[in-house]
Amino acid sequence: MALNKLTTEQQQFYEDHGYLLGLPVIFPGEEAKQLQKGYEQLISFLQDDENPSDIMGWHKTSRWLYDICTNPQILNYVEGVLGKDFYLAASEFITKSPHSDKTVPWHQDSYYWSTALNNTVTVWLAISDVDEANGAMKVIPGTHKAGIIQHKIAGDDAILSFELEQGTFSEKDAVSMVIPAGGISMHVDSLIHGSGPNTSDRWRIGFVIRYSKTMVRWDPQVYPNFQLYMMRGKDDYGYHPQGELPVEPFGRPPYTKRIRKRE
Ligand SMILES: O=C(O)CCC(=O)C(=O)O
Repeated sequence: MALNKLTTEQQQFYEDHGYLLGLPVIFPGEEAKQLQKGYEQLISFLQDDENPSDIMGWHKTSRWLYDICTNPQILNYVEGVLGKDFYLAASEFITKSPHSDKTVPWHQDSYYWSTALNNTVTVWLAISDVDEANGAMKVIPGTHKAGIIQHKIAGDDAILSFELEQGTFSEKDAVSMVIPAGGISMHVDSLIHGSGPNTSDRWRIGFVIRYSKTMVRWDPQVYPNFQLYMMRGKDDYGYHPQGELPVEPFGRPPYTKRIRKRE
């Protein structure tokens, strides 16, 4: 089947508002169920003191995840916002168990990353159905145009360490990223976003995939082991080494004990 490309209207919407929602579902029906099975296979590798949010960067060790990240339809959409030269930078699961109080505080990704603004996009792939009740991500449209805003230390129930001060943006403008399992949203790195608690009986499971233009350099002091995977076009910058392709269909990096803030 022919692959979709973003329309000029969708590209303009992303440019103006900093996100895209309502794209055709990437993995419909049975394929969405397969996503859930694959996810269960991955969580079976977790140690007792780990949780699903510790599945970070496993696209390097699990061919199944790598293949999701290189899905041609996803890459077509990414090309529509980043242009022709881009790489896969990172991936992780962001999950909330039923009735979890955990929140993702309002933040801008680029505050954490210190990368060149608005050159990295996150594809948020819903592994479960995601809606307001189970803690869908929310974005504040247009806030990627205001540059980086100061963050403060986040509260105890927050999955992340820093959050924006109240009053630095208007929460009433928030849009909920309601996505069926197998569908995606996309958001640019400096867009303000976050998510509330899971008030439902269902898990909320999201797999986030980050893609950057080749001109984006991740600070080697902060990311000493950064490896990229070229997705499309060519790398004229050579800032980072290319990672090795994962061999195992399902595999994980070596376990290391560390202090975790996530649930
Ligand atoms: O999943 C969420 O609720 C937030 C996701 C997020 O912060 C991100 O993808 O950058």
